[in-house]
Amino acid sequence: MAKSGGKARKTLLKMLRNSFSGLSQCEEVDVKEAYQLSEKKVRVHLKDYPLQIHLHPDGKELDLYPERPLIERDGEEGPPNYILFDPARYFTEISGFYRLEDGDRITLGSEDPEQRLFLDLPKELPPRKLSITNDEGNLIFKSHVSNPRSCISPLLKDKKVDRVIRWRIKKLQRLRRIFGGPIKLLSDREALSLIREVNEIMETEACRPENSAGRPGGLVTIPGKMQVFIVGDLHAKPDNLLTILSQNGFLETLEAEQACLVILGDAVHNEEEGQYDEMENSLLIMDLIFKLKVRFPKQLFYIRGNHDSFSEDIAKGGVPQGLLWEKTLSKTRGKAYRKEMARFYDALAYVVTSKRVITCHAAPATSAITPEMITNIQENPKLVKQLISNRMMRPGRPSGYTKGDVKRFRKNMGLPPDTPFVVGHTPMSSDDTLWEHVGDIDNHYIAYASDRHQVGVMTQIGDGMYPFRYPVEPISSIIDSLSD
Ligand SMILES: [Mn+2]
Repeated sequence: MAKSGGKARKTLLKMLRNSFSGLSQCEEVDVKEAYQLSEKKVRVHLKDYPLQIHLHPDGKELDLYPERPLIERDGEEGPPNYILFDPARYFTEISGFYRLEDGDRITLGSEDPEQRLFLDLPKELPPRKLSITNDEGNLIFKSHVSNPRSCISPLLKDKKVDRVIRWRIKKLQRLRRIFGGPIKLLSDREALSLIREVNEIMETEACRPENSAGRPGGLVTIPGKMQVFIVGDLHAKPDNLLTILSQNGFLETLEAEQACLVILGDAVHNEEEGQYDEMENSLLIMDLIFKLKVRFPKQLFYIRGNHDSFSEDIAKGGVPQGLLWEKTLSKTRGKAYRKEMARFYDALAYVVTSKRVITCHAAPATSAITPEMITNIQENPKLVKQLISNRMMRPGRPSGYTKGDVKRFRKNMGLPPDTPFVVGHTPMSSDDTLWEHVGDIDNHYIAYASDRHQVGVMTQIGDGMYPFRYPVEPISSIIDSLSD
């Protein structure tokens, strides 16, 4: 069964497992220099360093990095995930990538349009060129074509080994500068002047056609040249927002004025059981969002969710979160601050469209609307309520929205029928952060960004919107440990 003498040393269990998975034909290599891949499977022992893959014929390079947290945690860590990306774009743009978890396999080739988009694979590549499997943290490569051969080489130099980590730490330094220091609650005076500055921006917020009262209307129209990424309900999780901004090219493209970040409302009010009355993180995340709004006034759009309110209707587990929020603002930051927050809520838009996406907090309209009606939504409280608090129709919720409502909403907003429609508000399970094909509706997504373990962001790549997930990290405390 085993081909080489070295295999004999393997435990019986391992041999059995390998024979079942076909790994017994696997050559084991310890890659210290460039290695040419044949049609024989090879299993690579990686000792925590990344690999570069050269996909011949044209030598297109891809990087494969172990996905390491910024701070290594103690305790039982499983085998590492690997991140596969195009290094020519990964560090400067918002780009696609693949995460290989234990047991995952990817077959690279030109037949998959998503791969061509995410990894910029050349059309000349054979349809199926190379498979990569993450097998308990070891990588198995198998070439599907004998000629020309691809090769792999280790990225052993310090600069390359830590490239992803160093790149992310640099972003944390920039985020610290945007915030003006450690991620801590602002002083009352600073908070008041910040929210006033934001409300000034909101008076003439970019990309918002005027309503009949001559004020920025309820609709945000993002220019087609801007790449859009969308974050769902954050519910008092500053680290979830900071995790996203420390990943991919999100911060880089904001800085380069090439992308817009849309936050779908409901950034406040902790949803963790037993913490419904915890308000400090609500204050902190609004401070953070306001700092970002001042830094990126024409590119960050916070739209209204049902929790962006002091309403007595906003309650969870018997805790009147809306009322408590209002009381907290008055008590900790004063009546003037509370008033500015109410002014901020009044100034918010409800729907965002670009050429390639439409999004709002909770639901589409269930009646015929026009873009002008969204712009003048202040005249239509019933429509406001629908967009920020309705959910999908199901038995017991006859007023919920249907597939037909989503279709009509896109059409009435002047968008093609396949335009992705993204909402937050309604997590579909407790173990995820993004859901696709919601309610059996094509191109309908739910994004909910307040999970403790992972945070999702709907991300535009090319003409499509794609769900990307990242492990939540304690970014605020890492930022606090950096020096100015
Ligand atoms: Mn909501």
